[in-house]
Amino acid sequence: MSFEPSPTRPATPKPTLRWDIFCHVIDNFGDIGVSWRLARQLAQEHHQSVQLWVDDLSALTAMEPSLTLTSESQLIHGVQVRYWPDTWCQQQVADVVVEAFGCTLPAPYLDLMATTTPRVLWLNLEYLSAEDWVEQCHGLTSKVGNRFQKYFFFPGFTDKTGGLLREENLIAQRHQFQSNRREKNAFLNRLGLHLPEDALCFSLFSYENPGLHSWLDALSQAPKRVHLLVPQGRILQDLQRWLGVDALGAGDSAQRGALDIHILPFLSQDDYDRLLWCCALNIVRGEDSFVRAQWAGSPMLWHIYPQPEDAHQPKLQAFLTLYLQGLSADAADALKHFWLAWNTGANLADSWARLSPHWSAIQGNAQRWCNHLARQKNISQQLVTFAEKQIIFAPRNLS
Ligand code: TRH
Repeated sequence: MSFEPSPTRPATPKPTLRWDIFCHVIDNFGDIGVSWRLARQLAQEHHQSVQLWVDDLSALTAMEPSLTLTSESQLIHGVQVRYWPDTWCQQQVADVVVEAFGCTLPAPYLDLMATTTPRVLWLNLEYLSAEDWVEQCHGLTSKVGNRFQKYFFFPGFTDKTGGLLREENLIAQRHQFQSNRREKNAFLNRLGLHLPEDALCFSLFSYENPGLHSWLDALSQAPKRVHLLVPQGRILQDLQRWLGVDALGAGDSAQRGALDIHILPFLSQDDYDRLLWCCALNIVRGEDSFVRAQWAGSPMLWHIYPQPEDAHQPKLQAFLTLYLQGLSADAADALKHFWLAWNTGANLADSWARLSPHWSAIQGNAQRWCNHLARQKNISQQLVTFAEKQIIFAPRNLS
């Protein structure tokens, strides 16, 4: 099985496919962040008819303020956003069903799928990993009982994987934003930030970190002023402790030595991108913000989602192996040290200090890495190509 484009294409316009994307919100914002981004791209860039079923709309409201929490069905950015209720009573299935991160489809939906012809194309969108095995597993199928076959779609960093989520014009949009000082200032002003033209900004969106205080100490004692921009999230308690304050909320700011801390509201996904584009260093986490920082093309640190028994460590190492390839041994070692120290909650003073002689090499590497990834096919392109090949160009029994 291959996710490659079909060699034969009919001259007639392609019919629009109907997609159902199912998202079960486990915790945090990653599951819905990825599902929402994919749904929007399928609808807006590929003109597909997309329904996104979400069992917790509040998680989506945080990143899409135009959403109405109490509405069970609403059209936003071309996507029909539907509340996924406990009791399923819909009588229709789509042409393609995407099960995000192995969330289980409603049993009545499966029953309907079983009696539908032509067969529904069933895809499981997996978590992102840079590990080697991903290339082997991408596109594999599994028989589900006697009735179905499902395809496993693995995002990844190489041509033999499903790629990454990237809007078609994202990099051009970023360049346009970064080269337009007025637009950038207007954006920062809209967030309540009135910073000097040459302000050095870092963004911080990470999980709790017991070593954070050592990094904040280092920043506060540095020769150059840093503005640390922090959207509301799990790191606030560590910041509160370091600042010695009882509470922090959006709009608050505090200064300690050379460090200015600004707490921001949780932004829409598009504004979060703009924030990353304003910063010289982005500290990100999970899956989707991790990818967005790569598209920002600036130095980054990934706080990987911690799993029991350090199961996340091979994932972190696998990414570092790819990401550090373009750096000298010394620069790679310094950056790796900082990432590992952050991810183990160690003291960050030394590893932060070690980065400074390599900073311009690290910047160059971030840009090269971004350009390299941007040459690959993105997830939504690959999914649409595959679905069209299966359903329109070579319709066949998918059972
Ligand atoms: O929220 P996360 O920690 O999600 C995690 C991971 O996905 C992890 O792999 C998964 O297993 C776990 O959830 C359940 O981090 P992530 O993936 O970066 O998702 C955050 C989303 O929030 C992303 O789409 C970016 C978005 N975002 C905004 O829209 N506005 C903001 O202000 C910020 C900070 C983030």
